[in-house]
Amino acid sequence: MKALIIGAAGFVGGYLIRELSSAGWEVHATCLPNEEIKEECHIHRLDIMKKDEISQILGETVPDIVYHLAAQSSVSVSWKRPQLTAEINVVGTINVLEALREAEKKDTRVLLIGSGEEYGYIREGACPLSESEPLNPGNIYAATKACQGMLGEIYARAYKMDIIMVRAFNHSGPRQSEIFVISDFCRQIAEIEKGIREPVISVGNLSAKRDFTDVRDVVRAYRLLGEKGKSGTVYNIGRGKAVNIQFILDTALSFAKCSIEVKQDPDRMRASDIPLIEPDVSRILADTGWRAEISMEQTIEDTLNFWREKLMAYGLSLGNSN
Ligand code: A2R
Repeated sequence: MKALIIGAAGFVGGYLIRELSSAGWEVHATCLPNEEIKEECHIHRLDIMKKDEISQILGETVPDIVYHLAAQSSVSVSWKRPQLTAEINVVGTINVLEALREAEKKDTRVLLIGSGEEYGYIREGACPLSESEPLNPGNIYAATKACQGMLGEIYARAYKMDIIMVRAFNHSGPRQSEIFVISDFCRQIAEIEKGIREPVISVGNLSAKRDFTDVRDVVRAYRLLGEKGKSGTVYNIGRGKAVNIQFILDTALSFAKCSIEVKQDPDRMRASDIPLIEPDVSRILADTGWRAEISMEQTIEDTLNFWREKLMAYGLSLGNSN
């Protein structure tokens, strides 16, 4: 199998390169001119706002599967830069789909990576959320991803293209940005252990329940959907078992090497936090046999160890430069 991963320099891209390479696939991956891909694969430079560049890379690589990960993926940036978010996530996706349509390779499979955020303000009692649940996005990022999914369905139907739409719920693991909760808690603990932060961990709403999957399980789902998913179908990807943020905090603290006080920070509380978000993942299980395998404890411990090593390396490099 030959894959082209568009937007592979981000958090998920590196894991997907490794997952596909270790399954024996030939992997081509793109990043923006100013980005870097560290994993071993064929690297191409691409800005998805330039459709001709997409066409050129498709012509050079002739992939069996295209994974479209390129996005403006931050909810907070989407409020500050709505036009940019819509350009990259909507117009950029149209560029990818148009380049594929024009290439007239109808057997090229495309996975459009969307988000559980698309469900947005869910009605009471709607969980577990099945793929047929109406979308009610609550922020600009989510609206652009819902639009991406709708475009995928339209192109699949109108042009008989082989397109799969994915709604990935929260995923986490080593190397994730600290704007996400597991990484945030683990970074704070690693800093406290290193003595560069007072022994107080700052937290937000601990009662909200969310569904977390290890990024290594998520990319395995992407591979399996590439191999076995049904064309024109939307798939939720998640554990299917939400936990409250308190559980994440307690688990992270259980791995800490020193005692830490917990402090609720009003700035971290969101006015409209939805109490429970949990997907129904029976469709992906039925079609591919995939289910999450890595425990949350493992994800949290690995993420904490990542931050410990990163701070250690940072300390060493500071030491070297002095
Ligand atoms: O924004 P940057 O500089 O971090 O670059 C991101 C890149 N990207 C683009 N690539 C090509 N052409 C563009 N015009 C363009 N604009 C942004 O896409 C970044 O390297 C990559 C997306 O990676 P992350 O932001 O780290 O997302 P992650 O966590 O890997 O998620 C993958 C997909 C995204 O579509 C998410 O919205 C979805 O999964 O949940």
